[in-house]
Amino acid sequence: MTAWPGSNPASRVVQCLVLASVLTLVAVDLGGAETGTVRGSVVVKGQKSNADAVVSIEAPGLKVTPAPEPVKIDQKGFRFIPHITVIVPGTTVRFLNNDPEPHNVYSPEGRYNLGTWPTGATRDHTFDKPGVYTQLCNIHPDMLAYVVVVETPYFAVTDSTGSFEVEGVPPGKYLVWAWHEKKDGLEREITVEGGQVLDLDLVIER
Ligand SMILES: [Cu+2]
Repeated sequence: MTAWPGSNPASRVVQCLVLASVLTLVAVDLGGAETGTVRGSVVVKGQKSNADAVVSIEAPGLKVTPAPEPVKIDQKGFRFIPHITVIVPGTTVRFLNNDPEPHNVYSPEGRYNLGTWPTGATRDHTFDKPGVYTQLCNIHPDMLAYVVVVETPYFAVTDSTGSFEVEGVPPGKYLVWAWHEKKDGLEREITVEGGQVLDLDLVIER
């Protein structure tokens, strides 16, 4: 074993301890940076607004956990609020009538009709399968909302500027799916790296 010049065994022990604690700090930092962030913007061609597009980051076998409490959609001012709701399979949506008139909810794709309920009352519906489900009211034809069911915990809805951000994505290969109610959508393969931010410019053309 080579002796370090000018050092005695006692100071070497101290140096080793200092090195060990530095390594521990590095390990903790890496642990916190295991996941990546996917962010960017969506442009929906031919639309005035890039808001309310859904971006989901998907891969086979991702574990999804339904929200423990129902996700709420308000029926207020003769609108559904929010207009777009993204959930995972098994999640229950609760519709709350906050208007002075009765409301109904039915969905052609979901093949359900929840009936009609008065001011202050609610109706629940649980979504078991992935898909896009139009929400309509048979009393007020202008009312329209979408429930989008995705098999991934990594999703976002674009804000008024078309921007989105999804944090906590484990490293790996994914398919990004971007959808807008007036367009068919877009798919793109991405690779997420731990501790990195992946910036995406997505254009939904069709
Ligand atoms: Cu209604």
